[in-house]
Amino acid sequence: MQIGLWGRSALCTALMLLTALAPANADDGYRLWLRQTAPTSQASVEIKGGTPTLALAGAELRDILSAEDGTVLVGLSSDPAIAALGLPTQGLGDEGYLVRAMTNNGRKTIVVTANAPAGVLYGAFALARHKATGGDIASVNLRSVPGVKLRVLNHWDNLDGHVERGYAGQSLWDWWTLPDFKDPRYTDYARANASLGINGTVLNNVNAKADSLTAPYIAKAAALADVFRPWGIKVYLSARFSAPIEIGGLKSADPRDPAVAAWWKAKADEIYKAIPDFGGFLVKANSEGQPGPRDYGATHADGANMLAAAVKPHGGIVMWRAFVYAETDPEDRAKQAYTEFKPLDGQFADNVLVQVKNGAIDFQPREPFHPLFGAMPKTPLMLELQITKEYLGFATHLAYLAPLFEEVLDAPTGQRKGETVASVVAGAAEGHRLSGIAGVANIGRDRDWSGSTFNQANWYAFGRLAWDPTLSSEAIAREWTAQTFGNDTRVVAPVVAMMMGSREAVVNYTGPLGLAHLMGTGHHYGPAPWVSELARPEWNPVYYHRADKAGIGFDRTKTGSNAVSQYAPSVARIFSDPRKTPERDLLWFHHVPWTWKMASGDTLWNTLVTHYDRGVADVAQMGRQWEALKPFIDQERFAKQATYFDIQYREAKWWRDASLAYWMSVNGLSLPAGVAAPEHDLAWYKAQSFPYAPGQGK
Ligand code: GCV
Repeated sequence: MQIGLWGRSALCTALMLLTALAPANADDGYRLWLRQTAPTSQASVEIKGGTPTLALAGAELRDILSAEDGTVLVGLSSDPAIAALGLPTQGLGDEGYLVRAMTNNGRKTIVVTANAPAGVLYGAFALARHKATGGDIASVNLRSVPGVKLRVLNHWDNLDGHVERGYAGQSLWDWWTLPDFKDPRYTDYARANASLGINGTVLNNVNAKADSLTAPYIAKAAALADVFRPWGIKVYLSARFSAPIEIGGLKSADPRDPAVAAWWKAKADEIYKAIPDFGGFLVKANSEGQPGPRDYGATHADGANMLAAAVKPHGGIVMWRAFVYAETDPEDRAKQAYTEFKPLDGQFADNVLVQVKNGAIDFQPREPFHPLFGAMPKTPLMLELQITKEYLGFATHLAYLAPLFEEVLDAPTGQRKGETVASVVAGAAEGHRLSGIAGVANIGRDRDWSGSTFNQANWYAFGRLAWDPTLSSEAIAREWTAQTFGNDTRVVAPVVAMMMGSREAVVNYTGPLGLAHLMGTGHHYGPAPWVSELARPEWNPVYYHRADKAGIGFDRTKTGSNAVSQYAPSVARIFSDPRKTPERDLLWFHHVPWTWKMASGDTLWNTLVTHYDRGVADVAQMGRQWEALKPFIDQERFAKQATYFDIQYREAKWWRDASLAYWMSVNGLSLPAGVAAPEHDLAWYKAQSFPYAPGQGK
């Protein structure tokens, strides 16, 4: 379209007017938690050493410290100028850091140091966080070493840009314009991750296409690796197990076939030529239709070890997922990963980690910890968490996930004295060289990266917990809030309170008391506890809740599937007894009558109803708390979140109403006096369909 001279100046005037009228504090959320404004007078930052990573660390510090903060000395502990200071840098390893204010030659100096460049960068970000959360610079003294070695995002991003279970737009990776165009967002992504200590990223979906292992896609991955490298981030790829057939022209992908092993070795050599610090492969095998070693009668260990041998000469690793449930296996789905993997303990090569989801089913709003933790002491187990909210309200619901992550990390396995899931994952409990935590990313091309401001907190919390699994979810919420909305207690206290209760609210309105997997088919959006007609039993919500006229819940004790026997005896004893099982997990482990007396003395049915109501009420309360924050939050982020609370309230009510309508159709009970009836009849809820819901698998 041509715009004439007059038209252009009118357009300019209109634009200027619009800009003048826009709220001065509009904020699109792009800056995430990294929002510090440059000081008016910059500190003098001396960088000792010339690596790109040290330069980045120095630049971060210039952006946040002012002249009054003194001189800043940035560099490796081995640099003579820093070594001369005699700082306690022993034990920092490759990634730990030390940040300390001191007087050096009579000058106020802040030293940011580590044994390797990435550690210095983490130290710089730690100092930025310290400042943004109100820490004193003059007396700063920070020292931290990561508790877990591999802190990795898993992108379920397809090569066509669709993100499986993604609710923040298309994939960040524009595979089409790579490797030529390196979108500046790739750098911003790497910086955000580095600020948390995330040191790896798996670029493509675990439901992988072999194409990502072809030469053009290796070149594209290499371009991303070049952008990420100075930020301390390694690139990994999901490998499709049948790639030797699909792109290699072989007849088989049998891991015991020397031709197959040779193909993978050559492929690994090719990748390492393009990406010398390539991290390795992530594999989903023999799960949900993916190919794998079981197709040839070989074990998961055979498959993992064959790939491990291919990357080993280059220092690479294999992350082999334990998320398996066979299409032909009638065993309780919650038992299948343990049944398959536990006997393989001790058979994996030393550069393999077995990646285990936090619970035995699939990232539900609440699941008891996965029984494999603590049960495979000879194998490093990598914890897989889901940051994207497939089952907790997609992009729109506020569900701060750190309490969920913390719940699993803190769970005692009962296998060895004092052992928790966190200590197993950190490798400390079992003395492993490798350790890792993976998070299924919630990042896309949305301007605010994660679909909502509060979803950014889940990315943040994942990174912080991966670095230090002992951090409390509340402390993380506090530091995130201070950095994201400003360090004003009138904001921080209520926002933290909202965040801390938000996940439990989702549990309450979607699946209280241990109920799980009650969502709609395929898209996983909204309630559908009635679904019973799908081909495989474990695809159906009725398989999980087992509600009948007499009661509800999945009997996983000796009288049922005996999944409890997969836990250590001390834990199994608790889960076997409905009176000892925490009420939050009751229906996960037990089928109990609707009239079952809860600890409160009230019946299970009444208690269930109370939980649904509490969930909806909590969402209403969060909405009110947010309204009260209006004077303190910029208009753009405030308005978007306010709308999202409206959506969440409507959907929480929908979950509650649809669930209650269905339970009543099964148990024939009525609602306790004074409780509101569902808005519609069950038929109405069953008739809803959502063909274009985002994030579906393809
Ligand atoms: C990537 C669930 C999800 C799938 C996902 C799978 C997995 O089943 O719904 O989209 O596939 O988990 O973790 O492999």
